[in-house]
This record gives sequence, structure tokens and C-alpha cells, in this order.
Amino acid sequence: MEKHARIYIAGHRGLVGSAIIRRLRQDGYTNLLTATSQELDLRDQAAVRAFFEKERPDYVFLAAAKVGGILANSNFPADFIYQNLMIEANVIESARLAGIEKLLFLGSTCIYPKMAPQPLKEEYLLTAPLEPTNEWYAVAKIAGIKLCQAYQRQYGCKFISVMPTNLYGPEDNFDLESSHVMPALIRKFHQARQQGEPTVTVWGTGKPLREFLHVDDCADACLFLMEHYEGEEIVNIGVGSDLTIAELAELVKQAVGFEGEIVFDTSKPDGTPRKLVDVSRINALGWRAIIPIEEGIASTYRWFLENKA
Ligand code: GFB
Repeated sequence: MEKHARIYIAGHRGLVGSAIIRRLRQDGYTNLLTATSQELDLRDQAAVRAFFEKERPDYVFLAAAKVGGILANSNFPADFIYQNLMIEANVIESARLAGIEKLLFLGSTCIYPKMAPQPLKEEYLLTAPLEPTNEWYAVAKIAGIKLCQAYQRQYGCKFISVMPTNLYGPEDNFDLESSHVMPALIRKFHQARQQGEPTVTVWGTGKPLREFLHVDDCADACLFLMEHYEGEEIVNIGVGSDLTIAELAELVKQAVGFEGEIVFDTSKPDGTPRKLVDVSRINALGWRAIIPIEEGIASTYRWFLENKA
């Protein structure tokens, strides 16, 4: 990507989009294109086509999506499947019509089967049933992957798909009902410390294993793949190691300085038992994550204190 290339970041206010913007600015890219959801409703086909025709971006990072944690995914299946399908289909088709140079689509590791062998290799896609708590979101993300692959085959478009593992960092959603586990725990431990509460409740059994990637590492990987990868196959982005939710809760407890007890609410779902990605493909291309989880939790907690507390 040339420094003056016109780069559209769809979803620039979200966790991933905002990290991609920070990174592009830091690297000296000057011609960044964004639109808020009030300015452009990505579910509106005519509006998205008109936007691409007028703005004519060279590169697109498709980070816009309806996202949420395990409870939001279970409670709002229609929103998760419909909104994501519309966003992907509209942006991808409009990008083709506008003749853009290249597009990077952000998927998710929940596209892999619930009981797939670990670590999750890219070729496990569509080999067995999905995790029920997020199958609606996963089906939409799989459709996005297939759109990119189909457009590569039929039209020769350079549309690539990447699958980041569970992400966290600045600009995350810290709402306890709809967030993912990392921001939820940061907020819960912080509030419990502030209010002198004796316990913090963690959902599920604490036994599920998750891998956590700092969003700045994810943005770095996205820029790297935009520059160096053109294949039809999906590419995982992760750190290559995981921990239990109970271990994560201990780390957040220490980072926040909470001294009470952790209690598990087993009436809440665990979700998929393990979700560790195989990172050999992206490692072989020459990329690896560098932000240790302890450092990432500490900096995310600082961001939370400065912006959300
Ligand atoms: O991050 P999370 O909501 O989503 O939950 P998934 C991960 C694990 O943390 C589950 C547990 O076992 C939760 O039960 N957990 C413990 C909590 N305490 C909490 C809490 O206070 N809040 C939340 N949210 N979880 C998501 C998918 O699955 O992964 C999305 O729903 C997406 O579609 C995302 O793919 C990456 O890791 O289970």
C-alpha cells in the first residue's frame, strides 16, 4: 500500500477498526476514509454502492460487524446473522463494482466446528457442526469468507479473509450484558474493588479455554497480510497459546488489585470448550504476535480507567 493510497476502514469506531486506524496513522498513511453508521448504513445496499462510487477507495479493511459476547450472541440470533450478512454482501459487491485494489475481510475463530481438533487449522472450516451459542454469527462470517473466495475465483478480485482469535484492548465494549469476557472481567473486578464487594461472579465453570490476542497485534497482522498475502485460503491470527477462564479471572483480579473471592455462576453458558488457533500459516508468512497477555491486560485496564471508569 502506497502511503497516499485511499484506504477505507469499515467499522472504524469498533475494537478492530480503531486499532487499524491507529496503526495506519502511525505508519504515515494519509488518505484514510471512514464513515460513521449515521453517515452510512452498511446494511443499505443502495447507500453502500453510492458511497463506493463516490469515494473510490483503493483498499478496504472490512472490520464492520455486529459483534458481542456469548450472551448477546445467544439472545439476538436474528440481529447477528442478518446484519452481518448484509454488511458483508453490500461491501464486497460494491468493492468489486468500484474496481478496488484489495480487500481484507475480518472473520472470527467461531467459524470452526465446536468439537474440532486443537489447535484449529484453517482446513477444519465446515468439517463438523458449529458451537450453538454463536452459530448465527458464525454462519454469517462463513458466508463472508465464501464471498471473498467466490469473488477471487469468478472475478479475480484480491479479497482475502483473516480469522482473529478472541480480541481485547482499547475501544472494546465494556457493557456487562453484551461484551466479551475480557472487558466484562475488567469492569467487574474494578467495580467490586471500588465498592468494597467481597466477591466477583464469573460466568460458567471457569474451565473453558480461550486464546486472547491484543487488538494492536491484530491490526499489525492485518496490515502485514494486506501487504504480503493474496491467497484464497483463510489465515488464522492468534498467539498460539491459551488459558482457562479461571486463570484469566486471576490475571485480571491481580491487574486490578481486587482482594476478594471469585465465584462461578454455572447457570451461565460455557460456550465452546476450547478455541486455540493454529498459527503456523501466518508464522510461515513471517508474522507473530508480540504483546504478552499480562502487559495487554494492564494497558487495557489503564485505558478503561482513563476512558470508561
Ligand atoms: O468472550 P465470551 O463472551 O465469548 O465468553 P466466546 C468466553 C467465556 O468466558 C465463556 C466466560 O465461557 C463465558 O461463559 N465468561 C465468564 C464470561 N464471565 C464472563 C462475563 O462476565 N462475560 C462474558 N461475556 N463471558 C464469542 C462468540 O464466544 O467469541 C462470538 O460469542 C465471537 O461470536 C467471539 O466469535 C470471538 O469466546 O464464548
